[in-house]
Amino acid sequence: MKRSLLNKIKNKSVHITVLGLGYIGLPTPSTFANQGLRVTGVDVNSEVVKTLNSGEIHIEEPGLKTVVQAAIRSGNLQVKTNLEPSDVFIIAVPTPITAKKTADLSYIEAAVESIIPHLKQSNLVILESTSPPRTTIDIIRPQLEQSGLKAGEDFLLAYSPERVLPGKILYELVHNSRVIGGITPASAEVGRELYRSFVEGEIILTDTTTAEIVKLMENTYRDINIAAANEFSRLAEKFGVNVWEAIDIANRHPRVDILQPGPGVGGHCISVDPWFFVEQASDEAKLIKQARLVNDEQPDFVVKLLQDEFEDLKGKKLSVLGITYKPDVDDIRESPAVEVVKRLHDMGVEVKAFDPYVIGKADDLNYLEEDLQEIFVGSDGILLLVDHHQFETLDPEEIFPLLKHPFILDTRNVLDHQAWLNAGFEMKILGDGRD
Ligand code: SAJ
Repeated sequence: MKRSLLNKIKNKSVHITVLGLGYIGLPTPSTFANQGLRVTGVDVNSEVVKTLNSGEIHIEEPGLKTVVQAAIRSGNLQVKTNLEPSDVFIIAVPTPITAKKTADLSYIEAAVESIIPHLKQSNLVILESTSPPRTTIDIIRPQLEQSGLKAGEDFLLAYSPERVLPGKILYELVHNSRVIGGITPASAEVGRELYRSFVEGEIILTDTTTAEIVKLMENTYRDINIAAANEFSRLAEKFGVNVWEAIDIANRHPRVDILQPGPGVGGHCISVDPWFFVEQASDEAKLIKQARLVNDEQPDFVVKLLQDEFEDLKGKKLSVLGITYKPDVDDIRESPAVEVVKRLHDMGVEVKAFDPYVIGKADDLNYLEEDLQEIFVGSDGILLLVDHHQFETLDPEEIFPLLKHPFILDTRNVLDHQAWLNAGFEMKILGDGRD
């Protein structure tokens, strides 16, 4: 079983099918295809398939459009809505979180269900989606075995999480180290040969549950570190110091590396994945849960800073810069900026926001303006929530005359503060508690 698949990988006759063509599912098949491998990308959303086949892409990621177009043009990548028999099936569908903070595995289960009728002897199935511990052996394995084939004996099964950073996906896909957990050593070894076709980083083999936990630990570690930074920003306000200066000095210690505070933690990964530990092990994951709560409360802290400035926020007009979950991406999933705006609306604040990456892409957010100047006219103040590069070069002299009240709260500490002060603005930086 192992040898026949290895030979196909070596002589590039292997057929790979990737299920789910989102942020991760789209770069992966395109990269395989550009290495000369035959790949089918499958997505249940026919609009996505139509967009890709017309030469466009449905997500914003530097360099991705060129890579996808090249893959489709080469004939190595075909994009479809339906599955066919294949040698390898890679599952890269989302694992969202429910309102009760539990993992929603329905996309993974539906993907596995669609593989079952096509599963053959010697196939390799790889799960890439971030998943709660033991998903591969306790859920995927028995589900696939409903086919009558036995995992590890008739077909190979592995878990290999994606660890790429949105904004740098194409670079990190190739250069990051990669972990592959197999339900048998052969499952991991064949997986290694497959990913070796484009991965230049180290490939580490282990078992499936270790690989699942590694992925969750990485994002949890980052979440806890950001929670510390956010809590330090509140302490700095309380004790009258500047958290940015304090973190900068502390980070010169050889064993300290504190991350940056901000309006909260968003995105589909870091604000979600730690809950998978909490859901399955609430007694053990106490710190993890607390860090999540600290980060989820940070939008309230931003609102409190505004309340300190404006005694009564009701009826005020505020100009919001940025609503994505982080800079220079178009993703607003779990965005703390959206949370801040929700709270402001609840308090009767009129919000006008501008985000260069979300123009025309979020019809439900009716406070978004297409014209940057428009948001400043008659406003009582500016609230910078996302450090898009474009905002660093805003000209405070030009903006000043448009506002009713020249106030700005910079939650990311990215603006040239002296320039804004010189232009006549009253300036507040999140975490700067000095008078
Ligand atoms: N953030 C801060 N302060 C910081 C760093 C980040 O407030 O110092 C905020 C961001 O603004 C954002 C959130 O945290 O709201 C997450 O952003 P991020 O850039 O840290 O991470 P993601 O969610 O874009 O990608 C993460 C990455 N994980 C790690 O770095 C451990 C990436 O490698 C993963 O592949 C990705 O999650 C994923 O898909 O799991």
